[in-house]
Amino acid sequence: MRTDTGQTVRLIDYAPTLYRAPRTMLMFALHPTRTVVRNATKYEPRGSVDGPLTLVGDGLLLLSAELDGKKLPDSAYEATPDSFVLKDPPKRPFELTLVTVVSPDENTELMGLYRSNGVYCTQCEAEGFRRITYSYDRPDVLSVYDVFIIADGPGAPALLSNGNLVNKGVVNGAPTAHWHDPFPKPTYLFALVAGELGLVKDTFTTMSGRKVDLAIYVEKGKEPRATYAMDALKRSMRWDETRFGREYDLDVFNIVAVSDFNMGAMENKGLNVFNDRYVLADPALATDADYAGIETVIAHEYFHNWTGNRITCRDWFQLCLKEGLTVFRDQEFTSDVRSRSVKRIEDVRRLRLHQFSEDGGPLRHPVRPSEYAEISNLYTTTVYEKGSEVIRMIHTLIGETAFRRGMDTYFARFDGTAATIEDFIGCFELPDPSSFMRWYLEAGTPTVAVEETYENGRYRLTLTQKPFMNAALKPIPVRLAILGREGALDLSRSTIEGARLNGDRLTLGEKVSVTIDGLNESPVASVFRTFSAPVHVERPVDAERDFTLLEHDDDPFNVWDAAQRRALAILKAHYEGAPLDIDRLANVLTAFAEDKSHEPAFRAFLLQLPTRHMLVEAIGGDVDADKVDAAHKAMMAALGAKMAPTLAALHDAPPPADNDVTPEAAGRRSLRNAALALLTAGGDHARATKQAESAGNMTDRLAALAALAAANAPTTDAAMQRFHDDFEAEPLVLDKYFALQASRSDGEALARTRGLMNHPRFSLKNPNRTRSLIGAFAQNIAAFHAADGSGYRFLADIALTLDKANPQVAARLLTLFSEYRRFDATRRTAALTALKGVLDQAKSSDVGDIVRRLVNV
Ligand code: B3K
Ligand code: ZN
Repeated sequence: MRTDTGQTVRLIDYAPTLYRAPRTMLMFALHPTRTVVRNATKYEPRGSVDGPLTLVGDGLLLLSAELDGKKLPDSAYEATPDSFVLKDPPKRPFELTLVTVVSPDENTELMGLYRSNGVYCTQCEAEGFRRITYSYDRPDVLSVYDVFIIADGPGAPALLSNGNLVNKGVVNGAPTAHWHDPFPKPTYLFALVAGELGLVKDTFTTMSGRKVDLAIYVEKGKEPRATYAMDALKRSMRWDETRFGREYDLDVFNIVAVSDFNMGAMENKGLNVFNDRYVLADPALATDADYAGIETVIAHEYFHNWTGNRITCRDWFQLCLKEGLTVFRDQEFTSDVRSRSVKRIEDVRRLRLHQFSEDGGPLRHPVRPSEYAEISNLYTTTVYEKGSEVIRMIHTLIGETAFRRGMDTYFARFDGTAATIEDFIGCFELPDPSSFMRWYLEAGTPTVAVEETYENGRYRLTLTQKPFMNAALKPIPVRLAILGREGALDLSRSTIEGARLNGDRLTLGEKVSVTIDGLNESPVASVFRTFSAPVHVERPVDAERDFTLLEHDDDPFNVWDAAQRRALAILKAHYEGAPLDIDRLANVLTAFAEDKSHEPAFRAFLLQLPTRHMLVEAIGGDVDADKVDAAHKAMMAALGAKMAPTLAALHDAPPPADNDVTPEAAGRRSLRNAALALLTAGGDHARATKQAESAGNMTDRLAALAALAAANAPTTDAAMQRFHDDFEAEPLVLDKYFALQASRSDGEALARTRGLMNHPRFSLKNPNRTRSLIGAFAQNIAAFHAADGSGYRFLADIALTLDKANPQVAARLLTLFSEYRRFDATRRTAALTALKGVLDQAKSSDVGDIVRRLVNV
């Protein structure tokens, strides 16, 4: 286990290594507790260097060391579990062979080589390779790999690594395989998988006519559940060709699904390893959201082949170079193959919920930070989602054609290298690259104040940028329409000061004003259409204006946003003691809900209230979690009762076929289920009770259960029990059960969560189980933020237990504390006490880093 070294890594300290490592030959003699790893790497001095070769390890045991085939005398090197130093290397290319031994079965961190359900697998990003063998283990050292695998006994296991298969054989009765990856890659993209697995096979013919063998490996017996993932893979491969001109480059592409995995998936060259929840699907077991998640993650990891693998990162500060860009690419894929406007709403909702709160809280950091204490904690929504928004702004600023040209330049210029953000930005024809770079360099979400005046036929819109704290002004792309009663006004008729208009777009610096004369009545501005920049918009609360936008705006995102803004204002007023004033909003929502000219998924989004977390953010400080919960429940109930006839009609509409998982069917189900949630909250428990009993697909079944649970319907317990009994043997469905139970807001969530930790199939060792139960609990506002501090203490205790076994998961759970300062003094103090307790006892750098930041600031 990595202990907390407290060392800060700084971007300004970046220096290339003294030696290159152009070739690596690895041999694995697999064994559950004694896997022997022979690592023969060719090193060569970068220039006329004269210095030791310093390699890193993590908990390694060295068995032998050879230089160019000759055993090294003990005096020639120094080996500890954490480093290997060759004191006086030759001044020419040489081969260093190091043999180490590791124990996959004892690897509970799930970094390096470990076993999941008996299958050997690896996770190396960011610094897991050093838990396998000594190496530079940094992304700017690229090597061509040959990997030899010897199975741990007879049988017919899959033996997989990166690249193309050279040959298979048998040595002393044990199957072997030799893989060669011709593309130089950093250690973090290395992968090995070995074990008894089932598979589905397919082929893909690339745009230049090369045939690629595709395979997805899963637990035996679950092969039929991998067909959707295979289909998503082929569609991703085709899309990258048509939209970005990127072709796949090896003879094979393999995906392996494992049950124990710290995150979603990993883009190892030619051998993606996935958390099985992003591969396995069946309509009886997976929801529409699960299907969409599989499609996204399959696409994301595949797209990394070019943005991440062919061009990788020079150092981990540049993580967003591959992650932000690849998220942008997967979002574009989904927008092209599903509904662009629905996807945008989904993504912005997630961004505001998670990234905006990160960016405004104690864990904030720039998209490209300049220092970090623990790299594993940098895989954040800021690097990923804000990183993607920054790319999207480039796209907005220069347009699709110039964007594609810039991407082509990037691929041509940096293929086969480890690049930086500056390298990337230099490929685009941006008007002012250095001010654009501020989006990467400074943390915090800018605010744009929007003011509108109307007097004597003259309308003026003023946008003013207010940087976050001491940050500098950034170029902010604003998509704009000014809406009159008859539709959008012609902006070329307006006088614009402070920017130039380009189509529907202008770039805001400090201030922009748009003036239109000769009007008969005041128009209203639709600003930041399609959410054209990741900013907070500060605009006077004005119900009239929001309702006008709801009626007249033709940008679906802004329509949804106006509805959310209204709902949030009502929720907040109610939280502060005002009566619930929902009538007008309910009428508008009813009209949308009934309007078949809008797609069902969009109408469903309109029927979903802002979450409790959004209300917490909107209140800002001294929040009372119980009142938040009560306000939310009350508004759901009021809308459900008021809109009941419309909602009932929507829910009565014939559902799509259970096995239809197309986006259209998913949209129809989401509308029916959004209606059901409100109806149930409004007191109609019968529908959800019946649907929970009879639904033939997981989406409807789960939606019914969630609706019952949220409404604290008396039938909830029985319905939950039946669900549990029906699916107890399906771990991924059991996760949904755990999450639902931990999310209930009936005052029993903590006791129930504690109880479920004793469930025979729960284990803190499995990240999916832990995230489902404990993660869901920590997002349950009333329970986690209980005034007596019991929720905080519970999470702190679990984090300390996990600190020893799996620090990455522990640290990730602790980030759920990040909003504690928004709550009232009693809660804040209780949270701080719990966090300080963790800080005192934490061993890992992962947990230490997060807690230090949460406690300080
Ligand atoms: N690159 C991996 C994430 C690795 C996380 C390491 N702690 C998956 C992805 O973003 O595609
Ligand atoms: Zn990624």
